Amino acid sequence: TNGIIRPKGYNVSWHSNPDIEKHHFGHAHPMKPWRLTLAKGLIMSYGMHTAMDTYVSRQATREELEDFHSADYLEYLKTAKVALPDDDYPKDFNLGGSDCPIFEGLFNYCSMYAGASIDAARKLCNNESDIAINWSGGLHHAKKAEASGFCYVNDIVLAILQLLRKHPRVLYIDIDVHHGDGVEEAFWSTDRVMTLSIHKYDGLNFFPGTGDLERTGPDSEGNPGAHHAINVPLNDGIDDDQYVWLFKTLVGLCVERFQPTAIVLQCGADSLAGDRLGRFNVQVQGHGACVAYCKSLNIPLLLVGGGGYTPRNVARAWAHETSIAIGCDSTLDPIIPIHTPYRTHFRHETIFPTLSEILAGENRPNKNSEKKVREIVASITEQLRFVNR
Ligand code: ZLV
Ligand code: CA
Ligand code: ZN
Repeated sequence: TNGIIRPKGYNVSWHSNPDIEKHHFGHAHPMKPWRLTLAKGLIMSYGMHTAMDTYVSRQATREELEDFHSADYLEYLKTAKVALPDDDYPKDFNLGGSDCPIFEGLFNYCSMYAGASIDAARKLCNNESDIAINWSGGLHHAKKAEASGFCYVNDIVLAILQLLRKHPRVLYIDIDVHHGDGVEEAFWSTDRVMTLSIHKYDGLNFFPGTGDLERTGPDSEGNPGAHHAINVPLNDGIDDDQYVWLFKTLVGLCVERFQPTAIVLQCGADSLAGDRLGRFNVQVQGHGACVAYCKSLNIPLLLVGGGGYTPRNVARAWAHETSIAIGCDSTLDPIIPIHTPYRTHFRHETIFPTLSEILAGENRPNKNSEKKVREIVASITEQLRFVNR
């Protein structure tokens, strides 16, 4: 099958559970867990699973979830009942609204995607994996005692807490089109985690409404977290060239200055062109180039999913990024294998459809000037001068 060979002396672990994919947020809701089924089908039809250690993930325990979340929030999450349409249901902990509905099996869903990220992080801690992957995770908006933006449990925070047991410094990078506010907030006051989020920012007009360039950490000098939050606010329509240049430049600077011993990359696929909620023109190639750059640093790497609301493109990106992780991307036939399940969902038969195929005439002009992009790099370069490790 496509000549996929397991890399020698290099271990990639893949953590997933088909039970996660079966949950439904509701018919009008943009978050579709079955996009994971589509991604898995693509990954397996290429035979990539034979080149990784594959694990069926388990539910995180209550104790593990309490590493970050409050006991009363978890209790509510576990016992919350699906509201009847005419119910005057209390929206405690921001649960039960249209962004974070209470659906059948909610707690099961949350503890499973969290269990997968925790297991993945432990693989890196034990040096049993060089790269660990959980495409069902990456739910970066969840807070200690609050659901937010389709996220209920923050698996990223839980995974980073695992990494911090062994690793002195963790770099968190977030290429989801939304600001990674939950992870940023959780590690706001520590100098052991640096957070870097690239996102669409338009004041309060784009969710969650935070993440401007000046948001760099606690204001009080002397707080160890000062300067350790990095935010890259962008406008609509950024293309591969600008995005990948920005990514490599900024991640390069962060790694040089902070010297992380582990990296967590949130690969939210809503930064891709043609995403139902996104605003960018990043292609599968550019999105993947970010993963390839992180891999090239030779630092233990955790890859998690995140947003992504045009399922066929999510599947393409995460399958391509899995191939990068195992190092078979250059030999992979971009024509989607004929025996791929749900192959008819892929409107174009290649992993790399062109921008005009994706956007079908609905062009989105790039509103990011070269000048603006260079100013962002200059500002963050200046910020990083204050980071001493
Ligand atoms: O991709 O939502 O704008 C990680 C992630 O980063 C809002 N929510 C909030 C603020 C006031 N509300 C609006 C309520 C919307 C209710 C349901 C939708 C339904 C259909 C189509 C689009 C949306 C929607 N909701 C679009 N944007 C929102 C955001 C939340 C975005 C979360 C991104 C999550 C997984
Ligand atoms: Ca982001
Ligand atoms: Zn998002």
